[in-house]
Amino acid sequence: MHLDHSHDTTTVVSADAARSDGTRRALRIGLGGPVGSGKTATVAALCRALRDTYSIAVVTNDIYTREDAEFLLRNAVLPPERIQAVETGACPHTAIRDDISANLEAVEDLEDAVGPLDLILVESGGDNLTATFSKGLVDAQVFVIDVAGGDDIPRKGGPGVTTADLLVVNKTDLAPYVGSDLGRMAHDARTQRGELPVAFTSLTSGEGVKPVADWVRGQLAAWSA
Ligand SMILES: Nc1nc2c(ncn2[C@@H]2O[C@H](COP(=O)(O)OP(=O)(O)OP(=O)(O)O)[C@@H](O)[C@H]2O)c(=O)[nH]1
Ligand SMILES: [Mg+2]
Repeated sequence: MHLDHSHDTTTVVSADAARSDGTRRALRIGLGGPVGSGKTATVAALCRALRDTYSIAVVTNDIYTREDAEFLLRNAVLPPERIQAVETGACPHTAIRDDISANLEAVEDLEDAVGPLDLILVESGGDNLTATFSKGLVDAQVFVIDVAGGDDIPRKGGPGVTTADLLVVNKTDLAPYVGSDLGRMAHDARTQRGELPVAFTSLTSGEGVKPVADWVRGQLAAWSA
């Protein structure tokens, strides 16, 4: 039974950090955030940026469909056997925080089927500012918000914004069109998060996912050290 009701989001190594043969299992990184903020786009871009260096798999969560997994499959970001969908059938945070059994089964199935893996990305279904992952499911979590959701989101706080190991502010290319002040978002995020990192991304232009990919590389280096 894989249940963990902890709401504390501090980065720790999950209890079962080793495989049965004693080697270290894949690092598991969760991506959460509001509906449409760019979680799947970030996962796709991370797979493209990292797949030549690392062995990667992805678990997606949707409430009623396999939409996000199908997007990743259509875009061939990874071979099909490396992508698994979980249909939560309920509020997304239930499946990533309260009863994580379906997601744990998916990550363990992926390790068995295509492992050894370096990295498993777990995308939550779109949710609200309170959504966080159980530490029994992931080792680190990324919270993705976007500038079109309003530049007051970092100030509003909530555990995703304040405690995620990385806060991503996506769609910076849209800031001029929606009147979002990126400087204000950066300032408010710093106030809420102290030293915890924040990455500003636009997945349609410029450096794209690079700041997030660099952060993931750092996490992988620390994990394997
Ligand atoms: N302009 C712009 N659009 C983006 C960017 N990133 C993602 N999008 C678009 O935003 C929409 C939603 O992106 P997704 O990646 O599906 O968002 P999501 O957070 O996975 O959505 P849910 O899983 O439904 O919660 C899509 O149409 C993307 O193409 C970006 O940096 N800039
Ligand atoms: Mg998605």
